[in-house]
Amino acid sequence: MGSSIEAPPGTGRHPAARALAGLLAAAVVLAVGELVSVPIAAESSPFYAVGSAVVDVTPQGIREWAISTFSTSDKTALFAGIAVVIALVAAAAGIVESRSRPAGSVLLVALGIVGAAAALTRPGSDWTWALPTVVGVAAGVFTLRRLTSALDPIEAGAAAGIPRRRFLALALTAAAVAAVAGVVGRMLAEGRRVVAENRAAVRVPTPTSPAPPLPAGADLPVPGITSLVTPNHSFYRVDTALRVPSLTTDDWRLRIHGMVDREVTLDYAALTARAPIERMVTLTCVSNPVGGDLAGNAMWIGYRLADLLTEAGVHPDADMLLSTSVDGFTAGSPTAALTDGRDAMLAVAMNGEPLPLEHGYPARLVVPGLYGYVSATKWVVDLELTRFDRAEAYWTRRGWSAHGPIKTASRIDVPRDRASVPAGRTTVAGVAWAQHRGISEVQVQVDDGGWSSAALSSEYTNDCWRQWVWDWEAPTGEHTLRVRAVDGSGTVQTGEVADPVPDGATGWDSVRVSVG
Ligand SMILES: Nc1nc2c(c(=O)[nH]1)N[C@H]1C(S)=C(S)[C@@H](COP(=O)(O)O)O[C@H]1N2
Ligand SMILES: [Mo]
Repeated sequence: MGSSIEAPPGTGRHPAARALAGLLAAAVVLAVGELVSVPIAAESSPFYAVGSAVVDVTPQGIREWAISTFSTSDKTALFAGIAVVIALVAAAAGIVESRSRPAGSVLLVALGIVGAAAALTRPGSDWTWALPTVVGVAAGVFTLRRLTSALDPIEAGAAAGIPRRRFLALALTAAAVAAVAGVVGRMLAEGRRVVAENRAAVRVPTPTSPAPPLPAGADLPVPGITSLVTPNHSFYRVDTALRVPSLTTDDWRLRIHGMVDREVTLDYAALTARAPIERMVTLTCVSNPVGGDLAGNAMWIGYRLADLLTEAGVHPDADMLLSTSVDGFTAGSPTAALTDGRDAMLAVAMNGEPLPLEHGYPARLVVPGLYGYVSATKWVVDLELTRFDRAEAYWTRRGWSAHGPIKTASRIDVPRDRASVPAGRTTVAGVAWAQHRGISEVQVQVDDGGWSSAALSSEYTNDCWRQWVWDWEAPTGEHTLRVRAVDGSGTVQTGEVADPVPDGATGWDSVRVSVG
C-alpha cells in the first residue's frame, strides 16, 4: 500500500488501507458498545439490538425459510448476515472518508442511528439504551478519523514509508482497543447471565414468621400518592458499584468474625436452613434531599441478624457491626440497633422475588431506622464485630457521620410543585416516615396560616412509611403548601434547613401552586 497508486476521484490513496480503517472503526463501535451495554442491559448493545430488531421485522415466511435452511443455527446465520452488511458499509466508510470529506464518518453515524433506533424500540428499553451505540459510534468515528488522516498525504507527509508506519501503529492500537473492550464486555455480560440464571432457579423461602396482614386503609387509592409498597423496578438504587457484582448463591459465603466467641461461616444452604422472617421496611438514603425520592418501601424476607449474632457470641464491648460487600463497600451499624428487638435482617427476598441483582443479590442487610449508608450493605459477604473507635466505614471516611439514624421526614406528592389547580376542593397528599419510631400525625400549612392535621393511612408497622391526605378548599391565587410530621415519640419534624451532609437533610417540604 506504500506505492503510490492512482486513487479514484473523490477517494483518498491506499483504498485497501482505508477499507481496513473502516473495518477497525466498526470493530471499535461494536466492542465499545458491548462494553457500555453491560451495566445497562445485554439487549442494549447495538449488535444485539439490531439482530433482535431484524428478527422482529422479518416476515414470518422468511423466518421459516431461514430456520429450515440454517436449522438451529438460524441465529448464527442472522448475526453473520448482519456482520457482513456492517463490514461492507464499514469498508465503504473507510474508503470514502478523508480529512476534507468526512463522508465515512457520516456513514458510521447513519449505522449508529439504526443501532440506537433498534435499541430504543426493544421492549423494556429506556433512553439509556441508546448510550452503548452513541458512545460506540463516537469512539468509532474518532478511530476512523485518526486512521484515515494518517493516510492523507497532506497530514502524514509525502514520504511513503512514514504513513505506513504511522498507520500500522494506529491500526494495531485500534485493533487492541476493540479486542480488549469486546472481550471484557463479553466476559462481564457472561457473568451477569450466569447470575441471572442462578437467580431464576432460586426459591423464595417461606417465612416461619410471616408479616402481619395489612389492615384496611393501609394503602390509600389517592391519585398521584406514593403507593405503600414500591415495586422492585422503581425502587431507588444507590451504590458505588460501577457494575453490579455477579455473585451466585453457589459462590456466596458469609463470615461473622472479629469480637465474637466463635467465628461463623455460612454458605447459602446453611443460611436458608434457618427460620426466615418476613417484614415490611422502608429504606431511605441519607443523600435524600427534602422532598426527594431516595426512599422506598418493600416486603423483605430474610434471617434475623440478632439470631446470627447470638450464634457467634458478640463481645459486650463490640459496639459496631462492620459489614462488607463482595466489591469492598463497608457500612458500620451500631450493634445495639441490631439486637434491641427490631427486625434487622439479612434479606434474601424483596417483594416476593429473590433480591434483584441491583438490590444486592443474593443477600443484603436491612435495618429499620438506619440510613442505607450505615446499614443496608448489598452483596454482603462479611460481618465483623468491632468498635466505632477502631473502624471507619466507607462513607464515614469521606466526611459523613459515623452514625446515621433516619430523621423524621414528610413529602408532598400531590399537587406537584408549580402545578395549576382549579379553585375549590383539592386533594393534598403524600407520605411521611420516621422508621422504627412511626408517624403519629402529619400537618399541612397553607402560606403562613396555622397547621392543620391530615388524615393518615392505617399504620401497618412503625418501620414503614405512612400516607397522608388533606382536603384543601383552595382559594384563587398563588399559594405555598408545607408539610411536617410528628413521629411516634411526639417529636415534631424540625423546620430547620440542613443539607444531607453529614447525617441527613432536614426542613419542611413545600410546593407552590397556582389556583384559578
Ligand atoms: N454494596 C453496597 N451496598 C450498599 C451501598 C453501596 O454503595 N454498596 N449503598 C448503600 C446506600 S448509601 C443505600 S441508600 C442503600 C440503597 O439500597 P438500594 O439500592 O437497594 O435502594 O444501599 C446501601 N448498600
Ligand atoms: Mo444512601
